[in-house]
Amino acid sequence: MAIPEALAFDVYGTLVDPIGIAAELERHAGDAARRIAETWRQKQIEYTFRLSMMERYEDFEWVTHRSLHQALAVVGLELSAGAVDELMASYDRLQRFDDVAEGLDRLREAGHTLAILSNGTPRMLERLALNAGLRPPIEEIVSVDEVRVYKPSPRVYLHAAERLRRPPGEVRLVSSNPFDVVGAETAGMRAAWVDRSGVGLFDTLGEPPRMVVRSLVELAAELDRAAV
Ligand code: LAC
Repeated sequence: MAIPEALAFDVYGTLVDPIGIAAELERHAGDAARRIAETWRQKQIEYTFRLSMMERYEDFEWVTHRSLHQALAVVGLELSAGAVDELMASYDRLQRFDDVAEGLDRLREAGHTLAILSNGTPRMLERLALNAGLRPPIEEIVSVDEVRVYKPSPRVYLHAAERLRRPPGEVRLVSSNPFDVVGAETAGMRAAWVDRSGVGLFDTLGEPPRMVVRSLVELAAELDRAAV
């Protein structure tokens, strides 16, 4: 049996697939859909980093809206306000990855405390959790909106530990995003990297964490093994 841990899950890219929105984009953009989805995600993350550098905060809904407009501009596509609203609404219905339901159930059964720790606003995360069937087994939702700064500011991770009523060293961030993993470890948390592409390409700002898995089912097995 595993030693019960507090696990804080990243959402976009880890529990749900933001690039999956390409299916929705195809209706508007045909072949350019995937490029728009990827640019949308890249710009969204870039904007969070830049806002934090400028010590300015605009919430993730604002960031997601602005980055969608930029991604559309890159391919020279103009959409009606209605179509943009529909795409934004689709962001609350992103599909979970295939391993997520089983993985979370196993982790819950093993006695771990499960929380979300995300850049998303509380409103976005509540809707997404409901639509993707994440809650339960996830009990707590922690949004960066509570501290008005984005990942990987240490303030985010320290706040999450406080919300989970544990010292940072007793919380493990689970994320597919290397910048998030490195940020959490820098703030004193443990981490697990979910290598969703499966090719082992981390980044070079920090070492990969000791725990690297390809799915949440594998994570449950790893935590069981770690306890032996
Ligand atoms: C999140 C982004 C970073 O969910 O994926 O916080």
